[in-house]
Amino acid sequence: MTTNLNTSVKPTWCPGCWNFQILTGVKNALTQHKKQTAIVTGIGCHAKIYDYINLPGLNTLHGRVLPTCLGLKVGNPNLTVLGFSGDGDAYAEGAEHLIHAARYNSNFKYLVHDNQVFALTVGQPTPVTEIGFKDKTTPGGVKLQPFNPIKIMLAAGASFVARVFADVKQIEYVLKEALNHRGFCFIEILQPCLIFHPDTGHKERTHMLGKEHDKTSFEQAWKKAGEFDYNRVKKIPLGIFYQVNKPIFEDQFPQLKKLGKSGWKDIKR
Ligand SMILES: Cc1ncc(C[n+]2csc(CCOP(=O)(O)OP(=O)(O)O)c2C)c(N)n1
Repeated sequence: MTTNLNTSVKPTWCPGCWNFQILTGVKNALTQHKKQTAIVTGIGCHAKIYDYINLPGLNTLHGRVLPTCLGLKVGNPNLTVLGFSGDGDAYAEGAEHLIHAARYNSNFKYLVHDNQVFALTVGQPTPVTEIGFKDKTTPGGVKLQPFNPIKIMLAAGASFVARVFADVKQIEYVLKEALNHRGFCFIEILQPCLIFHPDTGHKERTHMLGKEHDKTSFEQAWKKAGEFDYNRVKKIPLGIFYQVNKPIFEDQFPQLKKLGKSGWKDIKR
């Protein structure tokens, strides 16, 4: 794999944005990863990460990260593929893909920078913004019930479901675990937006799932997923909620199984 993951592009994220921590955590995790790797991003502040990591891939359409990742895997099942979305990209424009990605269980990793707003377009609410949140488009405050992404992923059959805070060490840890998992990995990253959804106490309101948590137990994962507190009173659990081995998408198709290191490029037609 590429030895130098840095690019010469100067980041245009706001000074102090938690996205910088995500960037460093991802690079740290990839440094030891020996396989050829590609990245896919949606559209938004999160998507700028595409310019800051020296890897090939696609800065794709808004909400279309998951089908693009699947396309790359079908083209070359031996490629490591990482997808990056914002919560708008993943849960609004891309919501239908999310459910099927969990069901297909293709062997790629998906990181959602969840700042609870459409940040690049100046802070409109997304499907995970809390009731009562106000911005210029919603001066009366959000009225709609936000959904719980961890529960949705569990219900849709995802084989690896995790949530971390946008902290270098947490990102590095969870991505390393995900890279060792064979199947679709859903990683939600709590990443408060300093400008449009600031929340200085967010990090303190989290706790890591303890040793007593059995990540192979669907029931335990479901119970812990329900502890996300939109009212910001109780602590939010972080860590790997659920991880089980299931057949992956690529295994179901003999024509994909026989492909070598360069995927379809090796096949003479
Ligand atoms: C199909 C489509 N709809 C809307 C937009 C406008 N748009 C560009 S960035 C963006 C916000 C992205 O928000 P999110 O995915 O949460 O990422 P963030 O900026 O918060 O990282 C929107 C709505 C677009 N580019 N394409």
